[in-house]
Amino acid sequence: MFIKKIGCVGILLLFIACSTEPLITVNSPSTLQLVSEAATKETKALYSNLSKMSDEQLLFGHQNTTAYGVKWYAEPERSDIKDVTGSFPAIFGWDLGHLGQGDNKNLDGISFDFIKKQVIAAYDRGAISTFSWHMRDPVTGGSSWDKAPSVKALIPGGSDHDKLKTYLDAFVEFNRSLISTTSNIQVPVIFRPWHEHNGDWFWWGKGENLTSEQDYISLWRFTIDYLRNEKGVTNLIYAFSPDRSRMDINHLPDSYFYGYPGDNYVDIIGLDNYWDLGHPSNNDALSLRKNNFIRSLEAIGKIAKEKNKVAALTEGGMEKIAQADFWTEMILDSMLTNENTKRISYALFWRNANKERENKDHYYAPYTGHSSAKDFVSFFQHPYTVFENDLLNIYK
Ligand code: BMA
Repeated sequence: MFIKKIGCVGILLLFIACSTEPLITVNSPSTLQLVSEAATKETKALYSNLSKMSDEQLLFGHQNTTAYGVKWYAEPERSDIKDVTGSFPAIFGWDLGHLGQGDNKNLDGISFDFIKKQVIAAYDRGAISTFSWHMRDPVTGGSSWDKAPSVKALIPGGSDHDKLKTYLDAFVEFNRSLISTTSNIQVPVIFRPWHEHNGDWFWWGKGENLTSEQDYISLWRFTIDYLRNEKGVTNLIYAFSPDRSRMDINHLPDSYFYGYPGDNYVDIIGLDNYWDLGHPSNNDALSLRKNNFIRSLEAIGKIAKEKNKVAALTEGGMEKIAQADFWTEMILDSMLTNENTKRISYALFWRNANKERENKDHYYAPYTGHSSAKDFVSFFQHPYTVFENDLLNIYK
C-alpha cells in the first residue's frame, strides 16, 4: 500500500516494498462502513487504507499547496513542502468558497479549474484530496463569516431551502468533473463541510443569534442525504470537524459531540486545532499547550476506535511557526504518545499565503530558509510520517 523510507526499517517493510500486491483488499473482513454504502471501490479502499495505516503512520497534508507559497505564486508543480522535502504532501486541501455563483475563482483567488486539475493530477500520482467550504451565506449574500441566523431558513422547511440546493447542485456538478485522466475513474475526495460549527465565527456556527444545535444537525444531515440519496454521489468520505478552542479539555470526549449528526452521517472524526499549537489568544505555557494538544488527539483517537471510524487532525497549525522544533517536538512527539494519539490518520496544515500578494505573514508550513525547515526535514524523514512520495496503492 505504501513504501516508507525502506533503508531504515526492517525486513517486513522491505517485503512490502518489494511486493506489488496491496496490503489491504477492499473486501477484506472489516466492519468499516462508509456513510455512502454505494461508495465506489476506490473510495472504500481509500477509507479502509487510511484506517489500516493510521496506527503506524501519519499522512501529512497542506492547504492550497500547489497554488502558491510564501515567496512564489502560480508556478506549476511547485509547493513549499516540495521545496523543503522534495515531495508533495500526501493530502492536498482545497476550499470551495464562492463556488456556484458564477465565480470562476474561490475565495482565495484560486480558479476552480486549477483546483479540478490539481485534484485529478494528485489522484493520478496516488495522492489524496480534501475539500472544505467557506460557503457564502446563500440568504444574505455575505461571506462565511457573516453572523446571520441563516441556517434556519436553509434547512428543510425553511424559506430559502432551495437556495441551499442551488449551492449543493453546483458542488455536484464540480464534483462530477473530477475524473482521472489515466483511468476514467471518479476521484475519491474527503469532503469536510460546515467545519468549526462549535465556534461562533461562521454563519453555521453556534450561538443564540446564529444556529441552534438541532438546526446544525439538520443542515448536516440534509447535505449528506441530498448528495448521497438525491444526487447519487459515491466518491465522498465525510469529515466532521469541530474546533478545539470551543471544547472543554476537561470534558472530552463529551464536549466534542456538540452538533454531532450521528454515526451514520460521519466517516472521519476530525478536529481543527490551532488553539493548542500556538494561537495568539492562548497564553498557556508551551508544556501545557502540548499536554492539551495530546489530550485532544487522544479524545478523537478514542472516539474513532469506539466507532470504528478514522480520526484526523482535519485542520491546524501554528501561524508563522515560531518554534524551531515544532514539527518533531510538538506534532510528531504528540502523535506518538500512545495508542490513541497514534490512531490519527492525517494532519492537514493550513495555507502558506503569498507574502507579496496578501501582504501578511499567514503561513502554517515551512518554506525554504524558514527557521523550522530543518526540523521539518527530520519530520519528513521519520518513518512515521507519510508524504506523496511514500504512497502506493492507497486506492486499491
Ligand atoms: C482562513 C484564512 C483566510 C482564508 C480562509 C479560506 O483561515 O486563511 O485568509 O480566506 O481561511 O482559505
